[in-house]
Amino acid sequence: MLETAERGASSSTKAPPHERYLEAFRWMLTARVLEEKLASLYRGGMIVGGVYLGRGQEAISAACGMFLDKSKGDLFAPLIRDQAGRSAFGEPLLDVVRTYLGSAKGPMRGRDGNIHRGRPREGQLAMISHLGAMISVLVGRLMAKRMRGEKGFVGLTTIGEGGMQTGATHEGMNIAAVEQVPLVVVATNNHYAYSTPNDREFACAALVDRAKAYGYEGATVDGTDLAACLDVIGGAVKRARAGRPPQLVVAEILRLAGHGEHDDASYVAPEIKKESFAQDALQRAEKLILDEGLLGREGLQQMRAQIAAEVDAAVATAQQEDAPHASEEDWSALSTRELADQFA
Ligand SMILES: Cc1ncc(C[n+]2csc(CCOP(=O)(O)OP(=O)(O)O)c2C)c(N)n1
Repeated sequence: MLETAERGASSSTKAPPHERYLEAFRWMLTARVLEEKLASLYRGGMIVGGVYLGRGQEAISAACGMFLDKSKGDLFAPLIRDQAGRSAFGEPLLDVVRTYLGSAKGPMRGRDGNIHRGRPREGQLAMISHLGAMISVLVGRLMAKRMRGEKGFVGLTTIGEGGMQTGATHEGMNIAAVEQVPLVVVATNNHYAYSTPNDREFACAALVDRAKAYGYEGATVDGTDLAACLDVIGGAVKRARAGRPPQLVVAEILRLAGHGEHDDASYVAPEIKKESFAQDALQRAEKLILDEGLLGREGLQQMRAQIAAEVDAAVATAQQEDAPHASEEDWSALSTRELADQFA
């Protein structure tokens, strides 16, 4: 097992190139601005169903999306707090807002209202809500690619510390190591699974210790530190691609939102908000960008304004599009009538 990567140690000794900071920051800010808009639309009653935000988790998520490469056949199986990673992996803003606003032109054709969207043929798997399910789905996809003779690809999926406690997660993690597929699992401990705190979720000293038990290589990272996230997650992707065992990265943060926008998170203990892992990753990344001289305050403002304009344009487009028409729709469980008929 690899040495646990201490916060700062990896980032200061082996800093990624500067342009990756700026690129990552843009994905983080894109996610934050987009999600602020989604929250606002939700509060205005314009989104039916849940809105789940990744506030505070953007550095980890952006790093996940950035190191995957569609041209190499990489697969990404994101969860609900992965907007930054989805964007970094190439998800257009229109895919997001079309889904939330129920447009029939969205990737799910108006059949899903939030985060179960994906484009599996392009490497982004559509999320299954049942926690842990995506790990074995991804392992299956990786095995299928290997059986077809493909090479050089990796798969990355994310999981929360709550999701890590399900049976499905255990089965998926285990079989990935048995089959030695090129898998990276990025687990984020944001200290609450809905309202359940860590001490009611697991009793082991550190979740990363499970890496050894499963036959993975493991590392930890401060999820509020963008430089460290790029270093540690980038390194895990590289090792998986190089044929090393599956990789488990455990990141620490505090969830800076409710479970969803319907939840005011009033159960979050005041003391925990003073912990260093409770810092806002976006604010820290902004400081990094300023300190490194990559952008000044004006440049940051311009970037935010540009992203906000792109988000607003996507919302304006999606708002004018039709929802699915009940009279024309064919609500078969499988995605097309042709597919459904094969099983009839
Ligand atoms: C097997 C299963 N049990 C329960 C749920 C309901 N549920 C959805 S999200 C969630 C909390 C997940 O917590 P965690 O994995 O820590 O991720 P976080 O929401 O904190 O990012 C629960 C209990 C579910 N989706 N699947």
